[in-house]
Amino acid sequence: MKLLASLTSPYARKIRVVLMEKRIEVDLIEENIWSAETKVTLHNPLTKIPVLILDDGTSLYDSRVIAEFLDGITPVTRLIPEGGRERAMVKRLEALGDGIADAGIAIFLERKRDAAQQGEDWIARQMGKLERGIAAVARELGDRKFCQGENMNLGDISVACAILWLEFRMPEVKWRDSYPNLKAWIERLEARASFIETKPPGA
Ligand SMILES: N[C@@H](CCC(=O)N[C@@H](CS)C(=O)NCC(=O)O)C(=O)O
Repeated sequence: MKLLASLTSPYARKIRVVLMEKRIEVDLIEENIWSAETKVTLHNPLTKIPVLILDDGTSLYDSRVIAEFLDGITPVTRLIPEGGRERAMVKRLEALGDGIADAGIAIFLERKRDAAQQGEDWIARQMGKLERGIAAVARELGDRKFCQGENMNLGDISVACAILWLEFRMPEVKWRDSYPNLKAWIERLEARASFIETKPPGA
């Protein structure tokens, strides 16, 4: 299998962490989705990474679909519960993590436009989403080891990749200072090989 990814994308990092936690090997192919030469469109009409290309050429996207597929390939370190409410809560947390990343990236891209064209209301709207999202994660975590108890799951990975991306690209959002429980939790995750190996260059 091949993974089309960049080394900075929070969604691609989520998949790279999942691959390492589940000890699944793939060929990592770095893609710049903003380049006119990108091959991503051949595999994903939305021109977004990550994309997982299976051995028969079938491509899977987006990161939620890929994560679910990978979790089902091997029982090693199950990251999504089989069913019921427990499963829905993990998927909800994954969606929250992805949503925090979506809001952060929307702000990051908006700020790249000429100052006169930037929509301050739009930025404030996205900032509200990410701040409320982070607060919701901190509430859900409480004083537990991981967001939903004793074991790390896909929800923890998704949120961690999102807020570490924020720290890298928007260091003014000081979530470690605001939420000591998130700081303690992220330090547990950052000590894992899967997070050490997937740290974006320069982060
Ligand atoms: N919901 C998608 C989001 C993927 C995404 O937006 N990836 C970014 C890179 S961080 C991208 O490819 N953006 C290109 C674009 O929006 O045109 C997922 O979870 O895979």
